[in-house]
Amino acid sequence: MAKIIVTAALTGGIHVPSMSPYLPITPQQLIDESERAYDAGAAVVHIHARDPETGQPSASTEIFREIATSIKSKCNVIQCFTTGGTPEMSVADRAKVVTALKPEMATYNAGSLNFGLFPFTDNIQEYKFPWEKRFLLASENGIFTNTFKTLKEYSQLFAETNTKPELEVYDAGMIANLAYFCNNGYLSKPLHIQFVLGIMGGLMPDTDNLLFLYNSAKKALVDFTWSACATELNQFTIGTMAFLMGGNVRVGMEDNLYIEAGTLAKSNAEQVEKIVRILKEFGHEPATPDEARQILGLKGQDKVNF
Ligand code: KMH
Ligand code: ZN
Repeated sequence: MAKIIVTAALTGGIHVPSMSPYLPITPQQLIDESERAYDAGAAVVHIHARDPETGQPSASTEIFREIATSIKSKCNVIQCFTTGGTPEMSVADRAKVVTALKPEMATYNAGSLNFGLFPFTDNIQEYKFPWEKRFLLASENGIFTNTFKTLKEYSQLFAETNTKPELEVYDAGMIANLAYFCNNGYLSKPLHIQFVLGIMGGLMPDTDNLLFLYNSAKKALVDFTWSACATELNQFTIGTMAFLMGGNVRVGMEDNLYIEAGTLAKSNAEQVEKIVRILKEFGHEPATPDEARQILGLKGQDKVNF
């Protein structure tokens, strides 16, 4: 049976601290969560930085470096950094982490969308920090910008640093964007796609949509490795469907704060443990980081700049 690459997306830039006391925020929390997720079977941790005082998403190279260096000293998990940040960050700020750390892997968002987080405000009674409500409401009128020009620049940056792009696809049009970049020499194979379902502004998290995205990508791109993630508890259903279809799976508090209906996950590791239990029931095993490096064709931890 196949080795499945489990990614833990530890904190993201979507949820705000008032939504869960377990959302990791400080560098130390992110370092500890990485180690625990790795121990539970994650081969990849996907990392966003936050301001340690307020939990606000941050593009600080210093914070990214502190997290990256410490994780590397503790375990050989693959570190995949965000270049998505938040829609409020400039593209230049979002890209800094790749220039500075030259990581093995980083995200490459395959198109623009109106990333709608404002409905979260309906369920938050009390805010811990003043930025949270403003940030969520601003998403109603904000574009997560990944223009063709931006993506050309990102492509060049990833090639220069030999960083593998994890191609985030939220909707089918983004597959056409990838085909264009691939056919015109901006992206080179082998490609690795992360299908992200359930973001308001993108495709809804259901099985038809995952099949549709996969089949569209097959037609347009032919061969690629891939993984899927989905918001809230769809994380486990879409994730299970993904590995049953021959893909890989991402869990983590970036996409889902829960472990089961009505119960917050107390750690990312808890979600990793759950998906590992499920995939083992089907006779699969989670890939180790080194097995994942081989599957994805990564340059290796010795070639990063941290
Ligand atoms: N926070 C989002 C706007 C990524 O890491 O590149 C996008 C995101 C994807 O989190
Ligand atoms: Zn992310």
